[in-house]
Amino acid sequence: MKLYQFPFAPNAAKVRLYLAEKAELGCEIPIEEVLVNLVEGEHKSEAHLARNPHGTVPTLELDDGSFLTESLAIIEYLEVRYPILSMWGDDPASAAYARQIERIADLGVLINAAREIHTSNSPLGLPPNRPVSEYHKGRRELAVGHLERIVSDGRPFLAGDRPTVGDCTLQAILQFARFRELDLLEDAPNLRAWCDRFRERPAAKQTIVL
Ligand SMILES: N[C@@H](CCC(=O)N[C@@H](CS)C(=O)NCC(=O)O)C(=O)O
Repeated sequence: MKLYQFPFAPNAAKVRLYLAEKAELGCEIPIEEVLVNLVEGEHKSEAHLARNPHGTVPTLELDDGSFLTESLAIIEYLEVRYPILSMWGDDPASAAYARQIERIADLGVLINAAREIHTSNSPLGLPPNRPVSEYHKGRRELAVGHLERIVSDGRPFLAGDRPTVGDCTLQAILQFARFRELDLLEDAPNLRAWCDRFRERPAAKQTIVL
């Protein structure tokens, strides 16, 4: 398998962190990483559009030559193919809870923060749009506040006592925000403590570049 990726791109970073955490647990998934440089526009090249008509990363090329183009679908595929040491949870209730946390991190924080950044300080040169940026800032602040309240019970990871996919999702968008010099955790001391602890983990040290 090949993972087409760009380290700062949050959806790609989420999959790379997932792979590194899974390997840390003892499940090494054989995947070759291929860089697609978004800042240089390589994601809109003919070669990449042939893999993924949306021209986005991550894109996973499977062994049969087909492609998956959504980060969560890529993780789902890998979790089903490599079911040992689940990155969701071992029983239905904890897996569903971890999924809920991931959806808050993705739909609430990642997507809104990415839109906020791309309409204010886009590394891809997209045009600023202040009202749209403010709208997404408000939405991501709500989601960050929600997660901040959740981790204020002292749990080590977002979904409890073990790392799950949501930890990877939130770390991925925090890195992208740092890349654009935006602090998403200004009013979230508990999440900041979680973030600092998570970044000390071997998987994060290998994967997070900023
Ligand atoms: N829903 C997709 C979103 C993929 C996506 O938007 N990726 C961004 C980088 S994080 C990208 O490639 N953006 C370039 C573009 O949209 O032109 C996923 O979860 O994989």
